[in-house]
Amino acid sequence: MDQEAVMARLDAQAIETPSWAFGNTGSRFKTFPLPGAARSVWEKIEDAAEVHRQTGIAPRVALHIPWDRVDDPAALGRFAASRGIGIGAINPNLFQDDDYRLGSLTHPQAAVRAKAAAHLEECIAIMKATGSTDLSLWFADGTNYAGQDDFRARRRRLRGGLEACAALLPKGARMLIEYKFFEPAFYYTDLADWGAALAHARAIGPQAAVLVDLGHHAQGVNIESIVAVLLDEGKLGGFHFNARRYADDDLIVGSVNPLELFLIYAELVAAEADADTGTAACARTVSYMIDQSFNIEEKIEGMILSVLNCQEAYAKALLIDRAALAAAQEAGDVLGAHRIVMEAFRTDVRPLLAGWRRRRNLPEDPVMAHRDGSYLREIRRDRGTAAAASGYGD
Ligand code: LRH
Ligand code: MN
Ligand code: MN
Repeated sequence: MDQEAVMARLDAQAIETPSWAFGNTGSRFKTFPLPGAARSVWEKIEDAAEVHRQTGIAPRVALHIPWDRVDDPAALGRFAASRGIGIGAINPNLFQDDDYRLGSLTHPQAAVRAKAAAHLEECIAIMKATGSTDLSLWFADGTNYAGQDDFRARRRRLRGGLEACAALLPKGARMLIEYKFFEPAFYYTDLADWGAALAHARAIGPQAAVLVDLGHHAQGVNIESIVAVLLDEGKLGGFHFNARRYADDDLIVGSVNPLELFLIYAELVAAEADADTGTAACARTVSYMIDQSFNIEEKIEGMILSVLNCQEAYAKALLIDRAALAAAQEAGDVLGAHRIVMEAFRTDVRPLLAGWRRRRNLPEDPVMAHRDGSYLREIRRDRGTAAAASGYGD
């Protein structure tokens, strides 16, 4: 791809930031309060807007309900627009209520399932009022002991709940089904892997697709190949980008394994050019979202760095010499093909990205521009240091 074509592709890149990364969050051991951290959904939206101002590629912020208190969703949507961003995915919370001890949509009792369904309906109303088009579903549902509940009965309850929810979605909106192999359940998880999510998404139809959170796999899993399979099935709906070393660490994307992030983008770039129109269309409608939690980091700077790491990985993936790679693959040139991919990974794209930012009138170094800018000074002065809440997301 020539330089101009790369620039045009970079123009179209968009990464959604999560509201929950801007407030004080911690581990179950301690939440350290950060001077200037957002105290409300309004301040989280303002911080997300700062990330977009500095990077130019973070035009939406995802909300988590009810971590984000949204009394007047339409007003919130207007507020976001006035700050230059939109509302992205709406994330229901079906895991922090006492009633959900045994599950939400999978719960053995109909009353609890109905309560979960009502929360989903409330979230869909927020989507309608804010113009959001993605309902992002993660279920903590699972069991801790053999015999505790019936696998297939739970699966059918989940299917019924998902179908009812899909029927309420506004036209053109999607439900993204996220999987995670363990935690908080430690014996069985109702949506443990991409296969379980894909089966539900296929049964529900065009309104449902699978969401891949990079922190939700066992050690060593080849995530880029999962991405390829889901693209081939036309069912990759979106990402939750983050990085991990041990479990669901929610660290800055690209900070632990930049090669993995690049190889994931390489699959997406390849799929966008696929002759199969279903695969290409799927690749073009993927929602790129960040799902991270900062314990000790500066929150806005951490998010700017995350967005930039995605941009860098994407730019490198665009540089892969596809024709040469296809020829090497066909010739069975194992190391030649590998070398072509690694050449792109090793290219220093920082000058290219600085040039892209100059053209867009963006700061050449967004991290330093944020550090030295008035926004950070003002929020530190005006917001002070909020008393840290006890738990994640509060
Ligand atoms: C679960 C998860 C899911 C939640 C978020 C806060 O581990 O990835 O996406 O909504 O964390
Ligand atoms: Mn997630
Ligand atoms: Mn997670």
